[in-house]
Amino acid sequence: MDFSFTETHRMIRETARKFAEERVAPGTIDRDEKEEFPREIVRELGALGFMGMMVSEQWGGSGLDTISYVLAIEEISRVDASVGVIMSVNNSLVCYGLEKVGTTEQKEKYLRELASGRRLGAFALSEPEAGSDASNQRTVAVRDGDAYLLNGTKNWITNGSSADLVLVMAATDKSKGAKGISTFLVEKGTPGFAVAKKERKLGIRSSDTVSLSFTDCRVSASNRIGSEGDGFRFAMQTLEGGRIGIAAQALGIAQACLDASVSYAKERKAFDRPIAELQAIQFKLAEMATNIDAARMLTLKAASAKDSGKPYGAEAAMAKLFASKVAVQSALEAIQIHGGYGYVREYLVERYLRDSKITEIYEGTSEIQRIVIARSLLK
Ligand code: COS
Repeated sequence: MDFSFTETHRMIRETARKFAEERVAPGTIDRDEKEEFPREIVRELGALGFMGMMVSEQWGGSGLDTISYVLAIEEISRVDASVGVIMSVNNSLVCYGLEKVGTTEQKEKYLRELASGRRLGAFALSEPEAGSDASNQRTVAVRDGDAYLLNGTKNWITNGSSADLVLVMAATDKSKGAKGISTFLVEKGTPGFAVAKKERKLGIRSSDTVSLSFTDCRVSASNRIGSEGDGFRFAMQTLEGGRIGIAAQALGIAQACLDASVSYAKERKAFDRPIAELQAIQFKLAEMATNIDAARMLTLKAASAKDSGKPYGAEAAMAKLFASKVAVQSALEAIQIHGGYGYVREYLVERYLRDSKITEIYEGTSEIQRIVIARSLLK
């Protein structure tokens, strides 16, 4: 495989790095403390073209490939993984499916706004009793003339209270199981649609995670995305791309752990010399660097498969499975290298550990990724 980057790839990586260091880094600690959503940063990411990176220019996007997207998410997440997931959800889980399956009217009305970052999107599949078992939808959508009435609750919805538009999966025919689920685009402010509860999280604390409730929420049939019954397939296909974004987010966290560990090891002295001279530390750094490189290769491989129109579900699952594990391991090692300083808030590595854990859970747990990979081997 050829992993040589084009001029555009290099330019995207540089732009993302500069933006992350100059605009995202300054308030990161404060936002994490206060659980504050980075609204202004999201607006600026939109102006940079980073909220609809893979959407074609025709619909207000940047018309870039998935490799560019991976590079940008990694750079942003290296500085702030909360910002990384906000971007990832809007790009992968909302814009991607809307462009692929939406009608011209839906794209005209919504995609342009979402891809430019003027409006923010969320993706509501999970429910109190439908996480890994995603087809077990309790939210129902009952046809009522030229509309549907939605009733139910969605859980752990990233961007949930900040989003202007939410893609909601709901059962239109419970007797058909996974084939009886449909997707609806629900606008903020629609009567019967409410933010129910803000979650207080271990990590990615400045991203906005809430539960949503729908009570006789009337949604026009023209806001159904795709055909009735296609919602589960739509969600699964969307998540394949989403998992590449989360792998890139995990990669960013892991790289941040390595960067922090290398510079700390050079500065910190013990036994009259920098700890970087101790093999116990060198071996940790070497292991981290090797794992991060392997995770990067898997993530780029999945992105490249997607860009060339090949199947990429198993590749995306492998990338997420491996990169998320590397992120958690790297954060643990970074804390170990920092010793007592690694355990306190003044140093960033304790946040990297808190932020890393979610990458093994959302958009399909590591156990689900193993199922997806095993199924691709055994089919
Ligand atoms: N692309 C297209 N179609 C897909 C698909 C995919 N990636 N995955 C499943 N489908 C289709 C299947 O082909 C099947 O249709 P057919 O019977 O016509 O073949 C249908 O959807 C049902 O699939 P399946 O029987 O595999 O569903 P399961 O209930 O066994 O679920 C897993 C499969 C566990 C893999 C799925 O539920 C899953 O990914 N769960 C995790 C969900 C998740 O990531 N949640 C996080 C939410 S966002 S934070």
